Amino acid sequence: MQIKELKARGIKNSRKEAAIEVIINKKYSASAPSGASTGTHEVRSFPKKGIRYAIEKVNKYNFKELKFEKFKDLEILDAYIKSWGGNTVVALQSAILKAMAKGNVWKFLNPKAKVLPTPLGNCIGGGAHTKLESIDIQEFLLIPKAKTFKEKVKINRKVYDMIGKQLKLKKKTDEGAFISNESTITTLKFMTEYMEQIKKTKGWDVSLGVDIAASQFYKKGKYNYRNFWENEKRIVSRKEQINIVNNWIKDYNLKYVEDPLEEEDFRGFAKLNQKTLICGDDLITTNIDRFKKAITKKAVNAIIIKPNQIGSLVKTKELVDFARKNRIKTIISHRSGETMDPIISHLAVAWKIPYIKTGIYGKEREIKLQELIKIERQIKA
Ligand code: 2PG
Ligand code: MG
Repeated sequence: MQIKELKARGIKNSRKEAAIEVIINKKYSASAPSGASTGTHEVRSFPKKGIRYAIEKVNKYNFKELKFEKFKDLEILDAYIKSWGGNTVVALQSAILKAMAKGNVWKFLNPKAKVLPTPLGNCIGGGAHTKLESIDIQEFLLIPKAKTFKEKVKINRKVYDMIGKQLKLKKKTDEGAFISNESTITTLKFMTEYMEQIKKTKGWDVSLGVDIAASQFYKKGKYNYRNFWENEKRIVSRKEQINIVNNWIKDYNLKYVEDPLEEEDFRGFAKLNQKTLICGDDLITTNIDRFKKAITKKAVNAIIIKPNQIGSLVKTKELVDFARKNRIKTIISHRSGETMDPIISHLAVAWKIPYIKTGIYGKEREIKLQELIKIERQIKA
């Protein structure tokens, strides 16, 4: 594939923050998202000198001398993660990959791919994704069962709309989930009962998951809940938090629990009930060294995959392969500040990733779901 022209420019993400877009041969464009509840060990999105500086560097670089034929060829750009920032490298590699694939990335990477991921849909949210004082838990996630991806998306959207209506919720978090002023316990109880009810009335099989994003309310060695139950604040120790989460898994039938403890507590993670999916996001930050540590300590049985946390599609792929070897479930994920780029949908299919967390509502989320519906159609044909 020949790069005749490569142009980088600034765009805005869904949170109206500055983001980078790369366009190749006037045809293939890609961009990178940004997080709000970022893990301490993520690579920098942009260099200290800022996004403008990164864009200038890319636009001055001579890409014509590089050869790109296969996925592994993207590795040469990993050398620039530090100097240009992780988001710059991810946007560059994504655009080049799209150009190599002539737009159909999943097929280029894995023409034999057959399986679609299950969408984890953020229904009610809080934490760092709201400017208002709201629920401490960042995401209450719907995990639907159905024969096709399209049906799963439909179920998630219907349940989301029904819950919004029933609780009279209108305001939305950064990633399109409803904002509620109820307490954590009230919401957990409501959601569990609601899932039981829709199973009876509609026949829909939807499980409940949560992203606790616990680092966000961990201060001075304690977990600080603003509204644990009926407007009661609660400050709990590490030991108590471990007990609380294990009880929640049992009492509310949680099938998926992301970042239940702060981002350095590998040993605490190992004390959680691993019959359910215990997932590391801020804990691991798509970083292979932290992942190896998590495996050694038996901390997780699931891992969030976010390319811009590590700043490279190549390194992301290595991690996905390593997870499969170690029988750790993977969940590829959007960021709260998203763009219209649906490349994670293609990577999910090509790399046989069983789950995709990409929201339910909002054009930056829906484009990724729609892309997967399109891929499902292509696979069936
Ligand atoms: C998360 C993500 C996405 P952010 O914590 O999993 O939902 O949030 O992009 O703000 O890190
Ligand atoms: Mg998370």
